[in-house]
Amino acid sequence: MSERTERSEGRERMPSQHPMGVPVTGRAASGAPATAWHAAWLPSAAFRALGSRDVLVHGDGALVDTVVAEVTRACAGHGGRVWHCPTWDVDADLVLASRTAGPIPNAAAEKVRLDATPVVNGAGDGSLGAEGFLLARVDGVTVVLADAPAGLLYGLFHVVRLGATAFDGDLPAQRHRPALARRVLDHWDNVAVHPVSGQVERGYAGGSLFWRDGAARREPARLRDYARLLAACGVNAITVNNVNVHDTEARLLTDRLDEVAEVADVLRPYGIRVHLSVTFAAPMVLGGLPTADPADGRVDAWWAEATRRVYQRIPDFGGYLVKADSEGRPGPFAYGRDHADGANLLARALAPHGGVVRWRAFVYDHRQDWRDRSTDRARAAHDHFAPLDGRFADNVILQVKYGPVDFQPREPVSPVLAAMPSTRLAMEVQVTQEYTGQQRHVCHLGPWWSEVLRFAPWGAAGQTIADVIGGESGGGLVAVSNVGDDPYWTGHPLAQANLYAFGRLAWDPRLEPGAILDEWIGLTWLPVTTGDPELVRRTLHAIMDDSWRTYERYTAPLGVGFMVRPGHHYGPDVDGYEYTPWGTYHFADRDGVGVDRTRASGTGFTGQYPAPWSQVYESLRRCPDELLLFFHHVPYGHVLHSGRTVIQHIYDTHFAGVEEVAAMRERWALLTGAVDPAVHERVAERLDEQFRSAVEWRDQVNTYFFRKSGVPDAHGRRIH
Ligand code: GCV
Repeated sequence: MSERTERSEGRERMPSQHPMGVPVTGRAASGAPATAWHAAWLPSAAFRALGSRDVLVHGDGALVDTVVAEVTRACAGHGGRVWHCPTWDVDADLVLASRTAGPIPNAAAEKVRLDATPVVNGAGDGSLGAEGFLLARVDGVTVVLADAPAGLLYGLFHVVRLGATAFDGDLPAQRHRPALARRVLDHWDNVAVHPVSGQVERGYAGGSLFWRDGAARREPARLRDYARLLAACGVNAITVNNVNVHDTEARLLTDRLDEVAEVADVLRPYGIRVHLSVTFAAPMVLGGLPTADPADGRVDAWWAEATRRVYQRIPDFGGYLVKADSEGRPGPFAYGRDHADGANLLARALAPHGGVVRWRAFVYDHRQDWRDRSTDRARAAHDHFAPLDGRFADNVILQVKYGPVDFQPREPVSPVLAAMPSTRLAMEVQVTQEYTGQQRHVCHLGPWWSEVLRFAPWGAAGQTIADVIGGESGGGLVAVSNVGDDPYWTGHPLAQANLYAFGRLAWDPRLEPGAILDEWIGLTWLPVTTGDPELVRRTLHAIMDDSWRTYERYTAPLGVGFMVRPGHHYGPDVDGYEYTPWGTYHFADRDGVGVDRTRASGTGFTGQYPAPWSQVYESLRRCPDELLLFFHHVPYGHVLHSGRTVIQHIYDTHFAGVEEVAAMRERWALLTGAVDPAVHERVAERLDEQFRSAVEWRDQVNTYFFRKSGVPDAHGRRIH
């Protein structure tokens, strides 16, 4: 809170200049140094509608102080006034009030409070929950009510999103509650620079916000701004280190815990809880025990004591994240135990403190023999985990990647998400874009995640994936973060929209991705636009709306996946992984392409789905075109539902994808002079690289399949 902010603690501090009460603020902060980082979706101008009004905040607590500080800052910039808990009635335009803080000193807001019960009870449990809020507009007053301080913070940012419309006409009371209780960002940040994966594994936005060269960065101002951005889109937890926990990072759990606590202290005022990735071998690596066996009492005791110390230092600590028996990480298999034994060990330590263990289902054999056609990486998570359903403790959340393989631009939804009704499940997406252009390509992923969240594994009348992971007891939605110390937070300025979309979809998976993008554009761009704002909005939509499908078109076709350069995973390499121990992905020969995952003649993966999808995917006739090669091996002349042959589809989409990127570049050029030149230049430079890369993808993929199949392009275009 700034020194100009006064809480009317004594309740009698009367105004010096203002006849009504103590305006907490009133003057624009001048001469404040501009930060070295972009405001993203919280530029000062986004607060104009709110900040130019009279605002009353009613309630107490640390997060309410954050609300007061936010409103104070907004009003300082835009000429509004703020009251916090005055003892007299205030004639405000906006009231942000805790329902439990007694009568509100504003007649319209008090009426909303007294009338709120039926709307609130619509939830069935008679409350707005720990994070929900109620929004109404009555008699010219916009009212936000909450039962808990976090709800007030989310309500505040909702008003910011609405802009001027929050102060327009009347609005009957609406209840807003997050559909998913857990909305988590996992940072794959290393404390020490790793010789292979660097400071941030799969990081494409510069260094870590938390760590640099083995030490804590201790830059609270930037971290605080990060926390604001996250809270403003709905994220409520982060993990501060990589799931691949190396030796230095392992110590965050014990002797370097203070560094985690410092981060937690900065994020806490924005309702964000901190989690830690831990190594399953910690009792050996850190505790000097000869074993990490979950059945060994000494191991149990070690985890209990280490966890007790964590909570002593960070009372609202969220919990542990574990990658075990995966890509070389230690796990319970070493002791002949299964993953339920392993996860429950950590769960026992966390339970007395209210913490959870998020245990990743990303377990597969990365040392397979490519000649062995019975091993199917897609099957692995279900094979390992589905039989364990019902064995996990209540505070275990099984964290499942959205697809059965690995964050590809197109995969079917993981069958694990439909196979474990007695287990708390979280779904993991990858905002960092390892396989979707690494923040050098525009690839707006909101539509993809929305499609996955709306997927109904048991058929249209049944639950969706959002239902499976939703509610208070669901494991929620998790993303691998795309943020680093880049001045734009993300390597591609337009990739900010992916982070924003993740948070908004985690709050409400029914939101339309196009509407979310529109929100982001409105908050992030229009305030800094120097030209025609509608041109900017239209252009961003034209470039971004369909950009995920464009990316899909010029990369791997029909769901086949993984045609990337091994190791760094950027750019095309059709056979890059085909004959390696990591899995085999396309099986292309002169006659056809695709992986036979049917029960009838293939790996049987289709049998991991419930009906109707087990039948739909099994059937060559019914399988959706976009997943055909994920489930079936077909001749190049196979005719798709689209009416085209597979080989012609490959040629057409690769030519079309490149043309679409060319059109993106042309559209972006139209914004020269209409937006901040530095952003314009950065995006233009990235689009140049995207075009170069798309051409490379097109030429390699088309040439590869032309040479394999010998089938010429029906339109006679140049293939090398
Ligand atoms: C953190 C993929 C990535 C790895 C990552 C792994 C995971 O395999 O390439 O960098 O490791 O997923 O999700 O654990």
